[in-house]
Amino acid sequence: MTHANLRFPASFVWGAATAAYQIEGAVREDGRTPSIWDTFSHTPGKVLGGDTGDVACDHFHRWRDDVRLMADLGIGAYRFSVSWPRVQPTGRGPAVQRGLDFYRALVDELLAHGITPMVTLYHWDLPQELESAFPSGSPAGGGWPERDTAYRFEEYAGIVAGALGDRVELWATLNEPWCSAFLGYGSGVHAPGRTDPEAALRAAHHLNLAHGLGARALRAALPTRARVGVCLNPSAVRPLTPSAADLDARRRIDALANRVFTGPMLRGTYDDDLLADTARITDWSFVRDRDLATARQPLDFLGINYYSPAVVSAAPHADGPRLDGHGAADHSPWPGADSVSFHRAPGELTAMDWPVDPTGLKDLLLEYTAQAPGVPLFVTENGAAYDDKPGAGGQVHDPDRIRYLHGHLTAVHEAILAGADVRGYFLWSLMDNFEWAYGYSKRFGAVYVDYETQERTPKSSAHWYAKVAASGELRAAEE
Ligand code: PNW
Repeated sequence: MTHANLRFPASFVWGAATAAYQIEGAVREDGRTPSIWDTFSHTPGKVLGGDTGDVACDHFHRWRDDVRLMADLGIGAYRFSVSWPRVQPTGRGPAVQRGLDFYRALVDELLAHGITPMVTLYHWDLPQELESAFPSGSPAGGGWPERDTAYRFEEYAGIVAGALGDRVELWATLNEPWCSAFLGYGSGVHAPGRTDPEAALRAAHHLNLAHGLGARALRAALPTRARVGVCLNPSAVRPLTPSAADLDARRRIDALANRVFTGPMLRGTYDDDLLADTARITDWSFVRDRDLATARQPLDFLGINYYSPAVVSAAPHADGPRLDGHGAADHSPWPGADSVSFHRAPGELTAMDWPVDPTGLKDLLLEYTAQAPGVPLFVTENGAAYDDKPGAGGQVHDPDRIRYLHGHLTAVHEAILAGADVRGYFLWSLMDNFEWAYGYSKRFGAVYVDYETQERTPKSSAHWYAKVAASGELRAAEE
């Protein structure tokens, strides 16, 4: 059997991604104030090993070296996020110039090395002030369950666009609003750690509103060549069996994982089945007249973050750990669908215990090609954690990650051949970093980080990816 190499379009973007709280450190420098992730990581028991982002990869001081490293690896585009509390410490009012200067310098350095920047405005680090404020007198706190937070985001989007708009073309409003809403306010395994199903649904709505308001603010401030989108983590969700009951479980999770965001953002609606499934929890009276029209802004691209598929059935939870891929949470991140069971999809497991199955990525790219006709797609995150360790000589050999990436890039290529307009791929992540509730125990990087010395060592996957990026071609039978 002969294998042809897989050639990607010449304009295909080969990128890598990070997020501010996961890499920057320097949490008290230049007027930065705590975000909900600072508070959460400093709360005992919330993050594995008591890890925090206080130092992380010290990228705030090492950004020049990190850009050079990317250039050496032939990375064509870099997706990073702006730390809201570095730019607007209380989440409202005037911006801190030094905070903006950091990102302007970073962008200039990227451009000087021929690397295209993609800015994510919000990758989960809400200024703590906005969470602690009680705009509607809610005793539980503010944050995304409160409407005001969406207006604060609109203002923040305008500030960042004003500072970086002359040099950044690719803009994403939110990263994975599902995690912000349902892990942050539902299961509580992410900041701010609240466990209130109604608050989670309110948060989802106000994130939809924030996306719309933010996208509009970006367009008003940016030159017309700018491209504005959003990064979602749609769930590739499959029924355990073709039974009517399992198909219904699939429908419920599709509503709560996917359509709760794509409904407003792509179609300007919340689907009736989602409203019915959650009716015991909320009457959705916090949705105001124009909100859905606001959430539905024209998109220049849709960012898809993908790691692993989900398999669900209607049967109630069996005893034992939850298998929904979100840790052993006592509270469900699925309001109104507590009875749905999650099963392990077949396939090898990564260090996160997430099964490796590239067909989920191909399926999602084709599904969103159909759902958002004419909207270009980016894979804005894809990658895997493995137990990487430097060997003798200091090299880090990570053949499992190479196989993971090879499989998923093959799936992207198949999706393109089948008609998906995929413009680029951002590997998660450029380097090992603070993996949220798992702290530094999970390494997603193509570059190894020694947290004692902050030394960076490209793993063999980084060298492999550099070759793919340089040639625009995936070797057929990689081994
Ligand atoms: C995404 N889940 O996080 C984020 O965008 C990244 O910041 C993160 O490092 C990466 O994926 C790897 O985890 C997720 O539990 C965290 O379903 C948790 C879940 C999904 C995505």
